[in-house]
Amino acid sequence: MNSVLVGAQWGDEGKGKIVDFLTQDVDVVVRCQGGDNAGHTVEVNNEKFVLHLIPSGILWPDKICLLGSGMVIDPVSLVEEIKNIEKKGIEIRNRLFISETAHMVFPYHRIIDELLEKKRGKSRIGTTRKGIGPAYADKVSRTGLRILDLLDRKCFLEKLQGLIEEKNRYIQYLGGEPLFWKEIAEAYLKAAEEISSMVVNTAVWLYEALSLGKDILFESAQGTFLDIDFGTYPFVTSSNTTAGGAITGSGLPPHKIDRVIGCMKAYTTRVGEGPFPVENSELSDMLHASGREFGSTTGRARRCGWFDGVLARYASLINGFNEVAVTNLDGLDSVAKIPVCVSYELKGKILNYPPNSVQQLAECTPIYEELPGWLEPTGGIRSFKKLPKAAQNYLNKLGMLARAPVRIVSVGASRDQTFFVD
Ligand code: 2SA
Ligand code: MG
Repeated sequence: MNSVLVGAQWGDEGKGKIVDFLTQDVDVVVRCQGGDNAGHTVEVNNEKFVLHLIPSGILWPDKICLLGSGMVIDPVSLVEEIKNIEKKGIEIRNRLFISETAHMVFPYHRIIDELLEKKRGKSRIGTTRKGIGPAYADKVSRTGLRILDLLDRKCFLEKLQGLIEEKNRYIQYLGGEPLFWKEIAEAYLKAAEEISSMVVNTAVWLYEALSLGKDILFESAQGTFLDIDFGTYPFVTSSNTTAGGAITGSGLPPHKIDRVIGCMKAYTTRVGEGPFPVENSELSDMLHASGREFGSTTGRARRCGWFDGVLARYASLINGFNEVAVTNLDGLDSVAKIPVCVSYELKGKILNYPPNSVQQLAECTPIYEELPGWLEPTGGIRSFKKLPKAAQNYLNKLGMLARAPVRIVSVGASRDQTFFVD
């Protein structure tokens, strides 16, 4: 069975934890888009792992992880991440493969990301400053360098020197300091030595794995409403975070996908700028006070709001959820009455789907239904049947809004706090 796991909201739905949980039943986990703007936190045996580029499937021995062609990868930060995981005693060599056609992120991408955000002033996007947008812009304008370029030293040096001269002019125009190409070249070539044995044609690799009957899990990074085409543009990331991104970012033929799983929090969060109809400062304060909802890449406090059924409905329509995973249910343990947004009102009209214009989205008023809370800790519960009735009802409501049954529930950060609904 080949599955795609997609974020149904604005990222940080707990996909890393769900991937980790589902990896038990698959052979291979593939990342298809994004770069180290993603941040997945997984807790195994009281040890916390924060992953940015590598799928959380790597935390299981014998499972294989692929970084697909749709990703943008900084090889230096990849090597750092590999070493950090190895330091914790996890063997990675022979278990991690990197697409030769994935594009590379360079320091100039990060600097340009930062300078463009500054220039945008009040209308900034709130990016992670990881250079993701500028790296994808280079890919699309056909001036990017791919992982395979790194493997041909002479050619790489020539291309990089020319590119950096050009980028320096742009950086200076934006008010930044020019970069020295040699230092960058050295660092990247050093990283190349570490990863060259892992670089493959991942489309061919996948084809062969499928021919052998391997089960594959495709892990999307960020979430549906950060998708470059379907998200709250321009407050989005620069890749396709929806189910289609798993295809274009890996070389998997579409008919090989057996199921799409939507991952959503029991409430909603967003980091970065952009409209957020269900945002609620009391809920934000409560969650932050209990140490929840800080970005795992940037440490930023995430904005929080009630569950948004309008978004869930639309995410399901785009991705075609066969089932959903609900995380962070325990975050609502102490809320007596839980509002759930079921539609929006915009200028007297009721909307079941979010408007594409961010100006209009900002003007939408959520229409809430209030569900009774369960007012007891759920962190120790390991089955749907043992959940308080009110929590079961709440989950069923979310499933109805997302037009797919809730099949996985997570009630805490640690690996054993996730279970299937049977
Ligand atoms: P970018 O850096 O160009 O992709 O930023 C564009 C928008 O996409 C949002 N974005 C994210 N939203 C949630 N989580 C993400 N990953 C990290 C995490 C974020 C962090 O897992 O916590 O640590 O702050 C992620 N990556 C990108 C971003 O906020 C912009 O709105
Ligand atoms: Mg995250």
